[in-house]
Amino acid sequence: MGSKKEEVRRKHIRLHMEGALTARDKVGVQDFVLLDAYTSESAFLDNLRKRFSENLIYTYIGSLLVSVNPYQELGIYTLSQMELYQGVNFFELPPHVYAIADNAYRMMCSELNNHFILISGESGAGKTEASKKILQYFAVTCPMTESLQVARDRLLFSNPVLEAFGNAKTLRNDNSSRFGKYMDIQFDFKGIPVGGHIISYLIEKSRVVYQNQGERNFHIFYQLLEGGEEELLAYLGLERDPQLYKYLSQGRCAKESSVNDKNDWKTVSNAFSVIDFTKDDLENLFGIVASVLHLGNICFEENQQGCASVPDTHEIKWIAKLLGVHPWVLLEALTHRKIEAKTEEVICPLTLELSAYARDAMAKAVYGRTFTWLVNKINSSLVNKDFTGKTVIGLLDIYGFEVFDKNGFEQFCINYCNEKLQQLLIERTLKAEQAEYEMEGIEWEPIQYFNNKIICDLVEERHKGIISILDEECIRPGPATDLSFLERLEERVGKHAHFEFLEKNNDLLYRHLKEVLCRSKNRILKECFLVAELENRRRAPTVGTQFKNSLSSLLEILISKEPSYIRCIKPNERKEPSKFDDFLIRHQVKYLGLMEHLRVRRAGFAYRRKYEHFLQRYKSLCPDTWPHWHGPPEEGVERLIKYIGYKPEEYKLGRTKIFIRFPRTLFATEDAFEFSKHQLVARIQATYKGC
Ligand code: AOV
Ligand code: MG
Repeated sequence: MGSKKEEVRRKHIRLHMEGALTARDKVGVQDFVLLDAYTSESAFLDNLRKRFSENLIYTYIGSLLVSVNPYQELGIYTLSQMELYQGVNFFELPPHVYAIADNAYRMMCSELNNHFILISGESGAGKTEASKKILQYFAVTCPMTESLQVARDRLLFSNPVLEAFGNAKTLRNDNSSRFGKYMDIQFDFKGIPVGGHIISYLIEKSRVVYQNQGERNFHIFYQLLEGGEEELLAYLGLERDPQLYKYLSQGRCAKESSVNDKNDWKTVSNAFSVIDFTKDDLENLFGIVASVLHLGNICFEENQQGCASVPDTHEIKWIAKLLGVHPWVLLEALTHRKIEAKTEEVICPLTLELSAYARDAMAKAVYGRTFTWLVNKINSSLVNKDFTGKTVIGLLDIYGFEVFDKNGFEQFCINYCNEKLQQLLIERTLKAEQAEYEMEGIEWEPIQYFNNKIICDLVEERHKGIISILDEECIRPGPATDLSFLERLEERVGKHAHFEFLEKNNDLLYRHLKEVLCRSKNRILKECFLVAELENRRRAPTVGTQFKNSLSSLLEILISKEPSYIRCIKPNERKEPSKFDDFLIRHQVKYLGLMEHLRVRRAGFAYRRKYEHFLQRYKSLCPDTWPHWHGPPEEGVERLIKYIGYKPEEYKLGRTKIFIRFPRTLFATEDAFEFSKHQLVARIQATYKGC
């Protein structure tokens, strides 16, 4: 390690020790485990508040990182910060998202195993920002060869593209992720990032056709209109003004000052070229994006037979051109439905309402499948077949917990996903803790905690859970409505009311429209709507069931890897810097289970170290172990702690590790180490003075 870096690191250790031991009244403690009143929620909040007011947004609970969104640039993500955290032991520097990233990376390199970093917290709490910082950290600090720079850049530049198509302004967050994202960053045996793979989860398609007041559609629509070149817009038949498009103007905030669509368009265009999209790909892709806008502007009128007709076919013609379909076939498919009788197909006209439904269903299906295509396309540019035996660090950034005045099916899915991840965290942290004590032969008293398994069961249990009941209603012959679903729910699981679920769960695209899309000449749609789909008459699983299954595979992916956790907290509802809303934060501390997590960490042992590592660091404190100890490390550690005076209640010796109960013991040891090092340096300086 370079001496300048070592110097800075030492300075930080001193500051950290001061923070922990003397100046804690001002800046709080940097690990909640150090709190004297560790069981008190108020003390927890006080500590978080103190730190937040000093712009210290990160605090540990042991190895878990708590992060409070500062809603301002703090200058803590600089290159020199990245360098500082590189290859440094976890507790030696102030808490940081880089420390979590670096720790996972070093563990992966030394133990050659797979890791994941789970970032959770409610909407607007800072998950996506944290995941971007981690990716940037790896991109900058990991070793690199010239030939692999392309892989690294593609990993980085996949982000703006996916955000453009998958994020939107909501009431909670101006850049809210409307899809779940799990990204594996693959490393070779030298620790060089060589490729990646992304899995996306349930994009919120309903946003394409409808937005609540104060919300917007996906960013890409506005970026295209604001930033797209004149020729491109002319080719797509689009006007610049977003207010002209029904799908963009329902939320009444198409022009949003906090979002710079024009600049973002440049970023996205550049990103497309880095991740290897051809001109042809982009033409086809934006043909689809524009078609969605044209679709939204199709108006239906009731004809004399009481059926839907389209008085102005201007939009239909544009869609037909961009998607490579026949305009009259499209028109018929939007206003008619094919019904299969015994031996033949009958074409029935649709009512006004059903035509509007068919139009919206087409827009949602086209956008949703194009998003999946986009992820696959990015994956094919990230794949690196030359490297086998890779290890990975997975980054999970999902849509956060949401509560609106009126929660819909989307919030049901999003919040269910959050419950599942909470369950994973509870089980993994408690299990890991207990398993470690057991493995090391250390006695310990289990801690009471709220296990949210009952909530997950309520949603997902086979035959009994809400998703099963919803599916039953969706496939039941006879008239099933949201009301009948509600009745069924009340009978089976009590009085939990949710509406507008059946339609979204069914996610029906009329066969007639599907046929049109399967015959599209647009190259992307051709890949999204395969003709084989028309031959398969089996009912596709519902949205709820598909989501449940994809979450269960996600958990399988995660369970096989070593976890790190970041818990993000939103400081206020107004997206304001320096505003610490006690009520809101207390609520998050509660439902994130942070107090329980802290209790578990405290009830057991705050720190544990492998004998070899402990000895290596502190051997200079004892004449028996300094400069070298040749016996078994466990014996060396015993000599060492006896010499420096550990009391029996302060520690336990396990099979391979020493367990230290109180952080103060470790910090006192660390202090002594610092002191002895200074003395040693002073002695050396004195010896060589005048040489
Ligand atoms: P989320 O991912 O947790 O919400 P974001 O990461 O998008 O939340 O954060 C929301 C906004 O807060 C960002 O656009 C930034 O303006 C600001 N922000 C977050 N973290 C930081 C940080 N470390 N430093 C400075 N500003 C920050 V959601 O995707 O809605 O669940 O679905
Ligand atoms: Mg997000």
